[in-house]
Amino acid sequence: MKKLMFGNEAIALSALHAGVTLGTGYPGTPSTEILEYFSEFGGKAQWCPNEKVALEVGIGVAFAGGNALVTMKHVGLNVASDPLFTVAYTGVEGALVIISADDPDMHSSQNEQDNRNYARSAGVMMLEPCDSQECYDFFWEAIRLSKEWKLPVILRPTTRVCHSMSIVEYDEKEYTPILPVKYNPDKPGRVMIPGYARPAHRRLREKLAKIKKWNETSNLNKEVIKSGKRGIITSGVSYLHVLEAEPGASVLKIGMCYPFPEEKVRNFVQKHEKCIVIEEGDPYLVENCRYYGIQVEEKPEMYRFGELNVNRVRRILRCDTSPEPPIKRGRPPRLCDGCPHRATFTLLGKMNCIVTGDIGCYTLSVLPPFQAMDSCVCMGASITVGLGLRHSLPPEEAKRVVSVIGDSTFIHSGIPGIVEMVYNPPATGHVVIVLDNNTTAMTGMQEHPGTGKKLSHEPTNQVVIEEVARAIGVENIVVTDRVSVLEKAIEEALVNNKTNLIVIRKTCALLRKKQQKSEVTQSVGEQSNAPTGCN
Ligand SMILES: Cc1ncc(C[n+]2csc(CCOP(=O)(O)OP(=O)(O)O)c2C)c(N)n1
Repeated sequence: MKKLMFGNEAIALSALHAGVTLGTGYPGTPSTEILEYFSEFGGKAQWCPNEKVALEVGIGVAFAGGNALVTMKHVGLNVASDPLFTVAYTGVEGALVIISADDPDMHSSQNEQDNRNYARSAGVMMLEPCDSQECYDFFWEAIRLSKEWKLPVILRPTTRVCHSMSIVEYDEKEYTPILPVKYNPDKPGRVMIPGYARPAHRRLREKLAKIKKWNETSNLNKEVIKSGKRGIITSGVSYLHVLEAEPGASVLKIGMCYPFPEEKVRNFVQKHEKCIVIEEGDPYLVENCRYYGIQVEEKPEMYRFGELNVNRVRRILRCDTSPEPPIKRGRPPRLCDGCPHRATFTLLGKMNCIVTGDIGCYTLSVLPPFQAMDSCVCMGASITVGLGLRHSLPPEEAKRVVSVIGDSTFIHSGIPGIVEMVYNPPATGHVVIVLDNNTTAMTGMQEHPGTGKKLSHEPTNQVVIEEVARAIGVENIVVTDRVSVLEKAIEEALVNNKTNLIVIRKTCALLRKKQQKSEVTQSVGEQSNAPTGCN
């Protein structure tokens, strides 16, 4: 079969064909569509409250002998890093493949961290696909490697790979059915008390040494020798830029970047007068070469920032460090007309509040005309950073501090902040506003536990935000869909020295539109279930 596919679509199809028992994840650009496609293709997929939970559920699947797919964006791996480091020790019974979709140039992210560094520090195998075909093939290979070594594997596509289309060839006949699983206990292997964790760490390093040896000759790394003059070492999508920028060059493309195929790289370098590493982001391949004493040239520091493209690769190859032409960007994003978040930020501006914000559509309130957000660090940080300000500012200033957080983000990592607020209340109390638009709007309107619907939009149990806050012990809770009530509630909360939670519940304007459209299409007997992926 031959089909034009997005990278994310190819990963999902490969997961289906490789017999993935369960796909878990939390939305995040550029990874979101993987689970949506997987579900559309007939796979069993579910959104989890956050990435740590998604990975831990995946670990359970793989402990049971199943095949687990766990998806997230690069910063999601920060949230999931606690189980990541230890599942490397425990290993798995079935297969565990974690997708870390990285976002160089921060098209839709708060940082451009390079998660190849996680592979090295956690001791987890990592594969880097360059196009949709490799997304399909490498996912399959990741499942195979995970099963063979009984270890987790990270697949790291980047934005361009996830969201570009290219041809994928696959053989539907090689389908692996989802196999029945059975629990095989292994207490010393899975209960990481120090006495069991010490030998587990040694076991991991022994396996990694063997995998490194295997990777020296694995066909995941491709070598094309054309001239003995200058060789180029590259990985991921940079490989495609290199092919276009210098078609006549000798190239070594690293497909498995951890464990690092040291001898393969050394041999390649020895065949050339000099070698340069072309890689996006951090100098990960360069640092590995240096560590093993392999002489290579690296890109100038200015190319560490943002994505590479054919022009930038040409510039690197001719050592051009002159200022680059500014990148043409499209219309800057802004809150939609009719967005229910607008009224809240108009009020907060009017009341001269210090607003500790969070990540979601509402982060755009930092831009004109609102300019009503004062901080945004990472998901969940609105409540806790706000508490820190309240603890340290003089009382009159402290009373101006308000934390705003979206409904999906509240469930993702806001709840521990509410616990902190109740446990260590500042002298002036605190005010948390939940902007509940009944969806994860930022990443394309995914369901979450607060919507009471599953990934497939079928109904399930609902986690009710105000009930969670009440159970934790928040003193004053107001839930409204009316701006006049919201205004009064904020005014009172700013002076009552209590712990306050105000939920403004108004459905996202785009979701309302989509729901109305789907009611119409359903009434004429059509289906409209394509992933939205807007952000
Ligand atoms: C750790 C982490 N995971 C995922 C994301 C991607 N992301 C940013 S905000 C967000 C949720 C937004 O939903 P919500 O809080 O309901 O706000 P809305 O966009 O609906 O206003 C997601 C999934 C991220 N930035 N960081």
